[in-house]
Amino acid sequence: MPTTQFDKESIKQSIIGKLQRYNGRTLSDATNQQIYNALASTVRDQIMQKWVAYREKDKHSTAKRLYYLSVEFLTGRALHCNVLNLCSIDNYRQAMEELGIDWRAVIQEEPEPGLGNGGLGRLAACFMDSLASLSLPAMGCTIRYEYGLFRQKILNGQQVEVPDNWLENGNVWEVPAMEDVCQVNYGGRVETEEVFGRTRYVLRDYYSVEAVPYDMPVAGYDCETVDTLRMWRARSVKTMDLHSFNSGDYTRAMHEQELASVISKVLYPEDNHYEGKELRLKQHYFFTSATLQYALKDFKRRFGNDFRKIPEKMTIHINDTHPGLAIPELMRLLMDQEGLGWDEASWIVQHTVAYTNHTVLSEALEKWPEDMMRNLLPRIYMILQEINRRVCARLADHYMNGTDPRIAGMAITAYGQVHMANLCVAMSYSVNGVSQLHGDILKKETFHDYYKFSPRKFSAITNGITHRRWLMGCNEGLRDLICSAIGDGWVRDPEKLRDLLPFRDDAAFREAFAKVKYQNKVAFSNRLASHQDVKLNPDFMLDVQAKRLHEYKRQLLNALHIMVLYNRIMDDPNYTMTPRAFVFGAKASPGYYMAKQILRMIIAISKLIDRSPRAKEFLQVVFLENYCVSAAEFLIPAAELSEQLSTAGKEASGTGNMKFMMNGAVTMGTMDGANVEIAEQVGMDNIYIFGMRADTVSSLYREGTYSPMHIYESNSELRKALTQIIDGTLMPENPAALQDIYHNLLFSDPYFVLKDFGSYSMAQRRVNADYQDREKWLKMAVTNTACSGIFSSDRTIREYNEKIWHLG
Ligand code: 26Q
Repeated sequence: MPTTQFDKESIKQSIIGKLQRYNGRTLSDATNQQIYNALASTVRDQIMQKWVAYREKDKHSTAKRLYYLSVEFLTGRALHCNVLNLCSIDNYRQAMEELGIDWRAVIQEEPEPGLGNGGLGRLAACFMDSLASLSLPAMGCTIRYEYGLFRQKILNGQQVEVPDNWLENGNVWEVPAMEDVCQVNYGGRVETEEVFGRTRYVLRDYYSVEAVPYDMPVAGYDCETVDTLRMWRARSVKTMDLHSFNSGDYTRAMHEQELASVISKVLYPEDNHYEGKELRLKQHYFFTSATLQYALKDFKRRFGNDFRKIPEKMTIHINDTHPGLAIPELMRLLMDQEGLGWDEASWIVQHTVAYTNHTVLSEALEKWPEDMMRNLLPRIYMILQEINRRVCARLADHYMNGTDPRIAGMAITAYGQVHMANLCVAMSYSVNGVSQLHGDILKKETFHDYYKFSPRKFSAITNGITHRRWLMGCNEGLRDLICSAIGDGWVRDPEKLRDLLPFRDDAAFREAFAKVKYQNKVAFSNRLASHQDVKLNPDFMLDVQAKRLHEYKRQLLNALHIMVLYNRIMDDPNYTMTPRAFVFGAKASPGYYMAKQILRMIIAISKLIDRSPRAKEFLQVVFLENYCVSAAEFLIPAAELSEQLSTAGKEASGTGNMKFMMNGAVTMGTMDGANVEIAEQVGMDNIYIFGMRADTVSSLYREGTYSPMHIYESNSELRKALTQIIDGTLMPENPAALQDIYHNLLFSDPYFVLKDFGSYSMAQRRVNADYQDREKWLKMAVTNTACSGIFSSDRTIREYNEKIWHLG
């Protein structure tokens, strides 16, 4: 096959040619969006060449494959990362320069695919980048939502949600794979047939939805591998099984069929919170079934009907329980479609499916009403019941008592609900947590009884982030500085970043590091000025809390502390402190009342400070509108202090914490999730740790003796700040607007905000003093970058491969 060249001159020609052919424009009258399309499709041509070659090779490969199923992939923009991974950045940049195009401006034209809420979805995207870069054969599988996570606007100090129509102008990166279109069936009833003395189960009077796959290439860094992210779109089928409908069923089925495309219409905006909506269950089954049908088809193409080989040749990894129906679906396909018996099918599933848990919050654990499952997926429900029957029988045997209370806690179906996490634990060959602490909590608490039953199934693999996007891509200044100090070995082997440690003591290096940080702050404040009309002073220390808005993440701790600082400044004319800008980035789930209240409070604090010339000398609070991957790429390189304040035991890992650290921000955090491991890496002198430890939190919950009122009574600064929530200080025009926050903190405080406040406030005092000591602060910052290599998702993926997948 002839290969096209992608040197600088060819790139220029390609862009000009595409503008002419597709837009009828010359470069000088093309819009930035047209230029983006021409540029992106040039990069796509280059990737396609590699993709075709890779797939050709892969087709004949007998190696084990990974299917990574996730209801979210929060990929962020692709253009810059693709060029980076193709190692063509210099060619493209020079070509653009010679054409007189502003490369940075053009990159911003790409609509961001917001196909995820937060940590879980972003992790899946980092994993794809690392899988490809380590040349592991993998396919990411998800839903092609027509509307991604809502865009956030702030109006009258409150969040307003705007639909995210990211496909409006087309998506350069996707290719439909029509040869793999398949059907997913819902509803109907199960009939049995006797065939050669065996009972077969057949679904009747169901309605079907067509699943259409769109593939996005994922090019590995500096290698030949191009993996695939497969996104399934739902559309209605034209024909229907008119077997034996009575007229009511027929009308209903027709109606459902017509509504098929709703399934892939929109991403649910709930993060770490479960709601038992039927459409959501339809979504989960939709992409899971389509993926398994494809995986089995591909297996048969490669190995025929030797199904016992499945565990050797593929792994189905489920990213949390959302694709957990992969378990009964694979059994269904093996039994009803391929004719295997229960024991064989069950053996295969139990050696093929691996499960990662991402949360221990009880409100996030996925459970479905049995009625809903039975009506929507009758055959799947039957299989679930049979799995449950067998699991419970084994447990009764094991405990030598059929009524042991542990059995109900471990059952797949109990009290009218299907418990997805129990299904996944019972039927997977591997269950892992996402940080060491979280892995321990799974063993000791969440899945304790299952752990006792099969301890070897459980492991902990600490999350990671791709250092390509989160350092090389988003922080070019720091990347160049690091290369000038220690060379570029860390690009392939990020743990080599440790070679930076001696440079802590090199004053010139520290100053260069500070200069990069300052430039990033300027760049961030320019972006802010152009997006939101806010002027951020880059001479202020930049303190950032950016993550979903959640009570357990305790943005309130930060907000109350700012109020206390405000009062110190206002009450004492001689008070002085290191000037600080507090930036918050956070979306609240549209239906999460408390989260929206907290968001309102933060904005109110920002306005309060803006009104006071005295407070403004030392404080600024900015609420960054529409926090998303591309906003993070500007914000994180500029940050100096990283706020990771979750109640210990609640944040499974956190990954934002790693991104900030890698970019030289110092962490202010609790001993929670991966913060524990960040502390281990940098040492206690290079991190600010405060608050209760996870075990103390657990025992406080158990005892039930916590009284926030006592703390309110004994801490006058805190008391004043709390009172200001309701006395008109924060909300002059509507003093009662935030009263629920006040009441919740005083009379319940389920996340121990007041309890940890004193310790937080003390740690913040230390930050204040340390930042004045420039040398000390910069040493801490350099140490953080230097010790961040272990948090590269390349390390994470290697660990998954060694402990769980065994690919290649
Ligand atoms: C489940 C069922 C029905 C409806 C919604 C859900 C649902 C949706 C999203 C449940 C959970 C989530 C998201 C969880 C999540 O993002 N967890 C985060 O995962 C990160 C990657 O492992 C961790 O770093 C974070 O600590 C964890 O909060």
